[in-house]
Amino acid sequence: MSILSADVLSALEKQAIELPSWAFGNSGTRFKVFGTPGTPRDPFEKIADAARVNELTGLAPSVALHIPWDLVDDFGTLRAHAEDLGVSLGTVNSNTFQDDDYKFGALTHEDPQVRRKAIDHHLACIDVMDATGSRDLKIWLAEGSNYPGQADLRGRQDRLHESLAKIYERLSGEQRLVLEYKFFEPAFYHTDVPDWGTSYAQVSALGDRAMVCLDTGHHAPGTNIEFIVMQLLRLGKLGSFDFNSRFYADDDLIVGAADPFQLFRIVFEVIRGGGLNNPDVAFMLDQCHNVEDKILGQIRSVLNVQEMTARALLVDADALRAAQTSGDVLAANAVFMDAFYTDVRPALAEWREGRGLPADPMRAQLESGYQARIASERVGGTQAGWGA
Ligand code: PSV
Ligand code: MN
Repeated sequence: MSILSADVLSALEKQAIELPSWAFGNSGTRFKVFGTPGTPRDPFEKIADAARVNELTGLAPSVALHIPWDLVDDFGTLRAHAEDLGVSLGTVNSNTFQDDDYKFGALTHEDPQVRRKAIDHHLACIDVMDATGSRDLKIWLAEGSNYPGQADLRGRQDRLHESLAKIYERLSGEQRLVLEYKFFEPAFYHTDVPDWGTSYAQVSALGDRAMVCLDTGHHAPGTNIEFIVMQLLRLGKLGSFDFNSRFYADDDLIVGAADPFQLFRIVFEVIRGGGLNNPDVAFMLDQCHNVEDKILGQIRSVLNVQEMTARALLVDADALRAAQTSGDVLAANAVFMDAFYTDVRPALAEWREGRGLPADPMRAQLESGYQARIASERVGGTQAGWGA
């Protein structure tokens, strides 16, 4: 008998995690970007690698795009290519952080012409969404200042609202806008959307189809991220996650690698707040694989999310509530920790096999020869990298 009940398995069956196209390109730090044989040279090859992750795990049915990194002549063709490989095109990420005009801001810039250019970029992203069938436009802004007095904080916040409203107006049907926050980098004194409260205030002023995106790497050390998850779910404004791990800053490491217990606590609050397998709450990865194999890195990541979801689903909610209401601190904590310490890996392997998936997707990828094949096929051209 599996330690995972039918209810737990049916919740896991529905789990879907969106992969970032840029995870398959080369990446690194400001010190060095390492190239890897077989790295995709265009968005079509990135989608093929993402589809490989889905084929082996059954967990990753969609791929997020970043514009302009993933610009192609015809998004209808890219969409058909993805669908042929069993995946769909997901969130479209805008990019206003790699153009000289945006040195002092984009949507918040003092100059109306620069603001117009940044708004137009977002409108072009929505055109892409129309062609790809994507639902979400994800906005992360690299805007802020480095020195006290450099910028009019209040004026920038007002301009941000005006710019976002123009973008929001252009959404149609089911389309949504998700606004990501980050407390530092590339600006270091202030960031225009530094925290969930600012994102919440800005999206609330737009309307129902504007939500907050929570990137797990975008918080100061020691931040209780699961509390923010709880609050945003409670307010009906948690639109999406960018999952990754951090040791120091915005490290973009494999989710669950640095602090598996934190991931468990986050997923527990997602479940508690009704966010699991809820279409309003998109589970995405936002990661880069600087030194490890990219496809394996993505497989490891989605499996980590699945494992922590299974463990969080094992929390005995009735026993937990009973201990909480009777004030039994240690019993409540024990219920929580019992679930966290349960090794669900053998049960998940067995369940995977029963669904026609490899018991060990990491090993299946390693033994499949896929990596050697793409390394020999993908010669010439320019390897994609973070930023292209
Ligand atoms: C910014 O650090 C960020 O988290 C945003 O989501 C960007 O679009 C992404 O990283 C690019 O890697
Ligand atoms: Mn992110």
